[in-house]
Amino acid sequence: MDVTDLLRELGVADAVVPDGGIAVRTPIDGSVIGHVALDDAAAVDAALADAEAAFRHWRRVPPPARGELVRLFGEELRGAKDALGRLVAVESGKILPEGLGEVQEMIDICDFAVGLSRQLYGLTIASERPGHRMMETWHPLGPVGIISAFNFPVAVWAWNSALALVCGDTVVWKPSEKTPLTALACQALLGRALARYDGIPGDVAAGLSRVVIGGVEVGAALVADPRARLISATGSCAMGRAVAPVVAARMGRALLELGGNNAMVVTPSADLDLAVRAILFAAVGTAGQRCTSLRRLIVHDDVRAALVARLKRAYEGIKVGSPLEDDTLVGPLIDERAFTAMQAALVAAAADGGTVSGGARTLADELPDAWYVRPAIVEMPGQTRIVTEETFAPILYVVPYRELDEAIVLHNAVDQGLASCIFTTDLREAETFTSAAGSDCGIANVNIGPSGAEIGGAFGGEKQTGGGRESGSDSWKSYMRRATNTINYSTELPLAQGIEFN
Ligand code: UN1
Repeated sequence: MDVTDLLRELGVADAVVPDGGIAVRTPIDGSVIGHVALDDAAAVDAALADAEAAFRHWRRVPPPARGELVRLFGEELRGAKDALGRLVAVESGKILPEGLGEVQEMIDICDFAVGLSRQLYGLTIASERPGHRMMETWHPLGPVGIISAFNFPVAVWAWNSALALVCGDTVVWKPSEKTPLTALACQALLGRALARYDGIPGDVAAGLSRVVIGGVEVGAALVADPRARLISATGSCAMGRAVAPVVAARMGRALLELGGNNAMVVTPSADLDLAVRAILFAAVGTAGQRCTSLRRLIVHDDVRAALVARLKRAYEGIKVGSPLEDDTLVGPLIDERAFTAMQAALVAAAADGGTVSGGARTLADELPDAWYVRPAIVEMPGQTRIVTEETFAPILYVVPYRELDEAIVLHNAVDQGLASCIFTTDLREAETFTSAAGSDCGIANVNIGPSGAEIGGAFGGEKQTGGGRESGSDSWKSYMRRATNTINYSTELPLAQGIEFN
């Protein structure tokens, strides 16, 4: 597949080397679309040194002036939306509308961050002492290490870096080694914004954002380095379990966005038309490869047969194929490993008494090096072990329930706690699900699927999902350090707690 024009338009044609480094494949047909030079631990060291030097300058630039850079970056993204969205589709395999949506998510977070650059508010706190004022100030933290996954190759970086930059931090990014071209394109677009930004000297500009391309070795070097004051890592729970102790041992800060095993509860009062549409987008969209993908459908016995019948009909009509073709809803899995994991999960589910519909490989003759599958629905007798495991593929397990309490127990009985939802028109059920005794996830929706969150809310989840929050709301606080300031403007020195010390 020839992506030369796209790369040229995005300003990264030079980043593609004739040979060596890593071979970048498109999951669309499995072909190599380019080679990219590989970085090593020494490159991480150099990137962090630059990022730290730039930080010393950047932290003193007023936040609204930092916001101006992000505003310019948002403009670049608007201009490059089509090209970058297409490259996302080519490199990650997600369908073009979703690739474009991902770039829109970048634009949205830039807009959010620009506004935020004038709203990094601290509290003023009532002091117990006369003639004293107490307040909080938020200061830049330092270089931020960002590790991102193939499935959202550009948006997750943008959530982190747009906020980090207005917060006065610098960033060093290790993208998935499966999607280096989109990362280099983002870096080039930021470079265009920097070229139009006159707020800082050139050497500072060069250290604001760096990309390091590589695998585990590169990620490990970044995670272990105390100069990376915050490690924001998106990936599997296993990755998080490797990253968290290393960051903790050096008393760094970690923001983890790990796996999800996201469910929808469908109650007897649910609007099934809405539910079917929401299930389709959440379960088969992005070929089931979002961390927010719908994996478990917990359905009341009264509506289960009707809902499953409608879903099976809808699944039959889904076009699986090239993500660049009109009408395709399901593109390829990222690679053969993903396919093998999916097939193993289906075998395990069948062994647990599940009835599998769909799930087979397709287009194998035309595209022997690509991994297209029909999405699967698996009707389970209950929530067996395999249902509680996250398989990064379009498998939807259907689990029955009778009482809402039971549904909530099933819902929460998984290790992850990312996204969740209930379909109901009953106020009591909706409120129960979103209450303290309801869903234990970081995202709990009513009559909306679990995936496709807006950037304005805090994004992330509990338990093995890692506890981090990125993107909107007050997630910016993870990227700053808080100072409590008590100012004495009196002529006395009263001590707190009424202590006399004469
Ligand atoms: C991810 O899959 O890592 O809510 C992120 C969503 C998207 C982000 C997903 N906005 O599905």
